[in-house]
Amino acid sequence: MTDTLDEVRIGGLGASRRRAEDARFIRGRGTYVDDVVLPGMLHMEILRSPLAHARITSIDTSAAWAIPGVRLVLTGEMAAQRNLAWMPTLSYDTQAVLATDKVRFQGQEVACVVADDPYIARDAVEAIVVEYEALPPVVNPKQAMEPGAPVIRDDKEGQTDNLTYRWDVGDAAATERAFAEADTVSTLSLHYPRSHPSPLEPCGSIADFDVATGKLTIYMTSQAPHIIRSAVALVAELPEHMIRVISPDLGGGFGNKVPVYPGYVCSILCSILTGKPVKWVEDRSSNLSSTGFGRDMYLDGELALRSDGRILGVRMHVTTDQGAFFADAQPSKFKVGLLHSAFACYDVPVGHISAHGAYTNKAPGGVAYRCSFRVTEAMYFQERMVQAAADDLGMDQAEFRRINLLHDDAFPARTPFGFLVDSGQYGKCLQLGLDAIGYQDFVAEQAAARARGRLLGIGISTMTEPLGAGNSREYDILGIKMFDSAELRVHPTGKAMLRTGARSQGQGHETTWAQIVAHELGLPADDVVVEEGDTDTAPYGMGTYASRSTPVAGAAVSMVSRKIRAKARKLAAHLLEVSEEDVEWELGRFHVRGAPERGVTIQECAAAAYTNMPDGMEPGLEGNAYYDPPNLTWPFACYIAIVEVDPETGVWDVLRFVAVDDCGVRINPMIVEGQIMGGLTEAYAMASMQFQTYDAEGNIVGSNFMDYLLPTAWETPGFELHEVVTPCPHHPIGAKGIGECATVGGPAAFVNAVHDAIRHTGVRNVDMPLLPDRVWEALRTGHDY
Ligand code: MCN
Repeated sequence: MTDTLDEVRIGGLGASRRRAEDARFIRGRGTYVDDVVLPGMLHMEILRSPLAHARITSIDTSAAWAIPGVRLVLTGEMAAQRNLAWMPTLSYDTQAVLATDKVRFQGQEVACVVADDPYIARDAVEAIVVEYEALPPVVNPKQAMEPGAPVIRDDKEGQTDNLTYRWDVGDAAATERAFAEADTVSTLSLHYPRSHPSPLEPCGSIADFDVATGKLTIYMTSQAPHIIRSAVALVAELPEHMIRVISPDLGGGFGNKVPVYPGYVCSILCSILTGKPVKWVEDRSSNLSSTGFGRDMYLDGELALRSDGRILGVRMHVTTDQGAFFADAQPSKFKVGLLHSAFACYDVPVGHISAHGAYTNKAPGGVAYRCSFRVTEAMYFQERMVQAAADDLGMDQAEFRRINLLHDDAFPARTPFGFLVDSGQYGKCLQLGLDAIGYQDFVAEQAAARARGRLLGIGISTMTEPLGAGNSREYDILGIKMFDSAELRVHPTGKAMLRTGARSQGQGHETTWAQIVAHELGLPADDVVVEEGDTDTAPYGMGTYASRSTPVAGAAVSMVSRKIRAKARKLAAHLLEVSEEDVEWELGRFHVRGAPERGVTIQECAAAAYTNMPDGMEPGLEGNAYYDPPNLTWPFACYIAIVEVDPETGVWDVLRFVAVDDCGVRINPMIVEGQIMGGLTEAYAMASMQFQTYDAEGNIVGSNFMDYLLPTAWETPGFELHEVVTPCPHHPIGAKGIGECATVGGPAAFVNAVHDAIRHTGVRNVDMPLLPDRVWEALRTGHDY
């Protein structure tokens, strides 16, 4: 057994160790793609379409070529000659690298220029003359599905309308029967608006094709460098062992850096064509208008209810706006990611989801923005429907949840759509949240305040989230095996180097992985250096998204450390001159059973591995491990907001916010709290101000931070954090993911609170973001907005 006090001293499990990476980040010494300068490097700039829908009648690049310092002007036709006209999206659709026939959204890539410096490249882009024949744009998925709507993807064989996919999940007939038996049916229609992750650092790449060796090195903003390497090998038909992808420090990702974007492909092609390194770094406006949108989903939801408050069944009709290319970060079998994780924390016997998507003249949407593949929408819809149902039954919203949440003895529990939720203490989390916020006192205060004309509201959101994106033997989520990896080398002096196939974008892996090694081996965490993001050195991994790093790569770190410990035990037996069975482990040390004073440290074992191993033992103390999890991890959260709505202006303020998170064992509680606070800030952003929209002509409205609003520290409310720990039964150290929970579950708490404050008006729904004018209109008219 390990000693807790010692764990804290060496920076092991449960220590709120300061973040190792911050030493360089807060001094401005991080190395981001834009900091990388290679000899002879050229610069690339992209020409984007000003129109949302138009036929390209001609592209004249002659004036651009004539500008001194221009080395290459690339069009889609030239890309096609290299078989790179199209690139795969994350959903087996294809996206034009550079448009040739038509442009299908404002901001679409049409051509690019490579020049000696970025300013020449930008000037030259403006010198390209493209003639367009404007076509009518469609920016709403419901209009896109109307007969006679212009067909956006006429490039796709057999595509005669704008339907992207249809998908059904659940048992329609059994759900029908549940609705027939219901005392009440509660209905709600909602829109989850389009949103953009907007990381601090936009996307970029430097492709460096070495004509002498044929090796391609790509520095790029990627959350999944190994997958990118395989994709480049397959798409560009280059040998994978001759491709090195380096993802240096990332200034945030939030899902924005998972997909392949045309800019990456263009920089690779331009480097091959010029024989020089080619750098492309997009500006804020490009990032906000053409990469990585999430959400944009419409719901018509119904809950079948018994009069005592039990949910008998759920039905969800969903429409997604995919934009011009189907780039949804979807698992292969499921067209809307893990949307069917809806109601996973409730004891709901049956359910049915029918979904379809539509192409529109908007940038590709549906990319996983801090959502574990559409779980953000699932939980928002779920929690808004739950609150509406409680209201419809005239029940207290906390009591309604208490009745329907899975009870502790229900685990493992099968959800209405087939997931297996393995563990949790949902009632305890809810109660802790209610106690922390003083629920009963507030309800009394709310009534008194209302009598005085003050509009106070309280909103609850309880949710679980399938985190881990790994193969599940229980439930074949992704249709492919998904795993992650770790490689650990303990040097002769007892210092260690750990590499994983994940890629931190700010989450703190350099700190927490060292803590897992410290926990397993007793090495001080400061003696463990962690590296990620270089495919030439790190073992093959699937990357960091869907909060999968702790559930999968973190587990691999544990496993490889245990392998090292097993070898160290043999070395200890040799050094102590006893049999292996007579050797006992304590944190950082082996001793002889029954003689604790006779021992050797893990560092002494490391030295022996290189200098004094037993005859026949392979030298060295290193190894690797691949972890293929048997299930997802299922963290749980209860978020409760108290707000006050100003009846004169519709402005709402958050008076208090309580968060109770159960992510199993916390490796680093401080980092976990940072993840929760960051996630709640994004949740508040979505509830209050952040959304991306287009006008009727298909012009994007939020392509800069004047129009696309994010909350600053000034607007962001304070969060009161609490924890419950239910260890994950299948993870070696009992940890579950946490990175997305607060973004996923947070929005409904804010929105439910505002609805609670204005419920006397009869308004059922105001869509996010709850801008003051929307709330004010709803208050004034009593209509949904
Ligand atoms: N952790 C822990 N104990 C746990 C669970 C996690 O100490 N029980 C720690 C981890 O070791 C890690 C951090 O918390 O340092 C987040 O872990 P995890 O939940 O495994 O999530 P990932 O590392 O896989 O990160 C992905 C997740 C996602 S999907 C998005 S999007 C996101 C997020 O994390 N993007 C982020 N958080 C972000 N935080 C920052 N700063 N920047 C981003 O781009």
